[in-house]
Amino acid sequence: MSELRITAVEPFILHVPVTGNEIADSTHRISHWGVVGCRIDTAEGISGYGFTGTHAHLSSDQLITACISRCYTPLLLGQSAHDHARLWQTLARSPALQWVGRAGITTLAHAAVDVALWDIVAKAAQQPLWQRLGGAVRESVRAYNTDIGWLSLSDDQLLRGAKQAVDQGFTGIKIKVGSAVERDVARVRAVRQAIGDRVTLAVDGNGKWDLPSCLRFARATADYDPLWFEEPLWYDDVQAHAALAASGLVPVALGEQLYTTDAFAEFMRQQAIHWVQPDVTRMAGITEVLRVCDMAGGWRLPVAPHAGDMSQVHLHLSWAHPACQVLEYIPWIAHCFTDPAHVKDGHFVKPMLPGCGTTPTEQAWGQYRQALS
Ligand code: 0YR
Ligand code: MG
Repeated sequence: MSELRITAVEPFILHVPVTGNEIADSTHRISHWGVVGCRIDTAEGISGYGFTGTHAHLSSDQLITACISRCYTPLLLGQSAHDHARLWQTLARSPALQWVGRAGITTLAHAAVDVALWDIVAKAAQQPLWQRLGGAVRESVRAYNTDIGWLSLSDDQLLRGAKQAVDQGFTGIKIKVGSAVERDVARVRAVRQAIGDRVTLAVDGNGKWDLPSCLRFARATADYDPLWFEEPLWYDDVQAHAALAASGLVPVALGEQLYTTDAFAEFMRQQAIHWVQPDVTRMAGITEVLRVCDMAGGWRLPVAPHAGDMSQVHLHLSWAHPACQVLEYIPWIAHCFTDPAHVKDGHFVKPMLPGCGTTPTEQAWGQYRQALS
């Protein structure tokens, strides 16, 4: 077996435009998706790529790449990528960072490194990640379309997009809420009428409302059968989520803003979560998200990974992990990769190239790259 000695870590920042130049949810308005991470080279000539997902603010993106180059790279050079689980622990417990950054930018940077290491070992084994994880456990991975549901779309645009997605074969969509309760109830009603009752319809509040608003909204939309109410409340407020979950009005989904297994564990213990939505780009990579998927399986909770990676990596997890039920589709960055996530007839096509699906094309590398300082 080759050693896969790490010889270099090369950080990168790509800023890729979103659909229609700008989108908004209840808390963010963005024009680009940030693909921020690193290439890790080995003595054998195999390189791995990993990245986190950001809202493309260069100032903070540069903090992530600085964290990779200044804090993590010295811990990686000369090590073997085969030891990725040990290296995960080394990075998570690094003396320089544990005290100042157990979550946040450090975790996003760690995510990029962890994914790049998995990419290397999967490429060295000449296997797509799902195979490396033990093989496909399902016949298909159902996609749901988020890109038709932005809060910045007019009611007309929203209905047109929803119908178009269904015509294209999507069996699930998600729309953003978190503006005014009445307006959002009306949009949910109109979308449900437009798509019929065979398509799953999820709603996503991106953490905007308080508990009374959420309860009012959930009561008013119960008849339209939402698959889940995502990030209804402030991300860290376990008690309020538990109260909404206990109301029995709507299944609660969350996780895209959680950094650690412990955070998920607390939501599960308090019965504050029905749909588990970890993200390899916010948690410390594949290594940590696998723990959450396993834990969700233990609680008999379904996983619907959040698409911070725009489903380049989660696609592999979704094929290989029994707890994964459905996967988010947002197409913004797919064209940037040699093995783009692709949906056909409402289902993701199984990726077949070795690795994690994180290798950028030369064109994307040239076109979207930003300065590191
Ligand atoms: C835009 N998906 C989400 C985007 C999206 C956010 O702010 O980052 O809406 O990640 O909530 O479920
Ligand atoms: Mg969301």
